[in-house]
Amino acid sequence: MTTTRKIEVTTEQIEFYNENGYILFEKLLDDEMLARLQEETDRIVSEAAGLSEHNNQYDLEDSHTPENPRVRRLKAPHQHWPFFWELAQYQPILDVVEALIGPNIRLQGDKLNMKSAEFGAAVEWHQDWPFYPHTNDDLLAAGVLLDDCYEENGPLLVVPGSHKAPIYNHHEDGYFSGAVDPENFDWDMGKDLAALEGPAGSVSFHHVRIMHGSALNTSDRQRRLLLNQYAAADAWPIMGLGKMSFEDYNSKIVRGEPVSQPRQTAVPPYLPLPPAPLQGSIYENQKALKNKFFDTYKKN
Ligand SMILES: O=C(O)CCC(=O)C(=O)O
Repeated sequence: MTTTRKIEVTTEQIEFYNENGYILFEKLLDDEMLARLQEETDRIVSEAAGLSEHNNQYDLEDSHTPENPRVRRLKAPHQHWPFFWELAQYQPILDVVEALIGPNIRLQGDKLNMKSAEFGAAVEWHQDWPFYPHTNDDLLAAGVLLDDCYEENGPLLVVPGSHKAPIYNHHEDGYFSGAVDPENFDWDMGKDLAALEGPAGSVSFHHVRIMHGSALNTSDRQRRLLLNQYAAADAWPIMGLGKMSFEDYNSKIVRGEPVSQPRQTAVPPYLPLPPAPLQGSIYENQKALKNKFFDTYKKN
């Protein structure tokens, strides 16, 4: 890692995050790192040509064809492409994460959502917590903007303060749907929103319980967002380690030390079970939702 830049996070910034559940740091990535991220992403996306279906690296738009490739997401990029593991350990991002969730930090997961110009898919309202409940909620997602991102190209939208609200129902017809029926909201989604906008290289941080989503991108500019999910090392995943060994699990520590005992706090339980009928990504999971907010969304 080349940068030794240390980010000093102020008390006001920490209080803003604790109060609102999100914060954005403009241009947190240095120019060299941003250029490498953009080049590596372009290279990886170009390799999706010829694919006819989703696999463990690529999630494809419904309109994808092998001749006209349309990638919706790179799945768990740090597992497949070393650059993303390097970026997950980028010190300026970890300086902010440490200020928000403490010194011992594990990469819980990652994904790169493409939201291409003209057709990039919406993500319906959800909280991340029901996807990966832990013994405490010191988890957040760092969202790295690969492109300038403003109202027209589908910024991540959040409901400020909703990380303090209950966990909403993310099931439909008895199965996990990974989304909330807009009928159930307590907020005016025309007004009570913040858009995480900024120039390329900016990084947002959102709490694992904040309500968030994003609209279809109908503009002529793409909006690519790398989401690195970080957990306090003492937050233990309720759903277990999956296929990971304990050693693999601890190898995801990106700063500080692994912790041998979990910390349990009074967090609301939620299980993403029985699993969504369509698996593979949040886009597939959310197809079960009948009442989709972003089908008719227009910014006021
Ligand atoms: O890409 C987006 O705008 C939203 C992403 C998101 O919330 C997710 O993938 O969980």
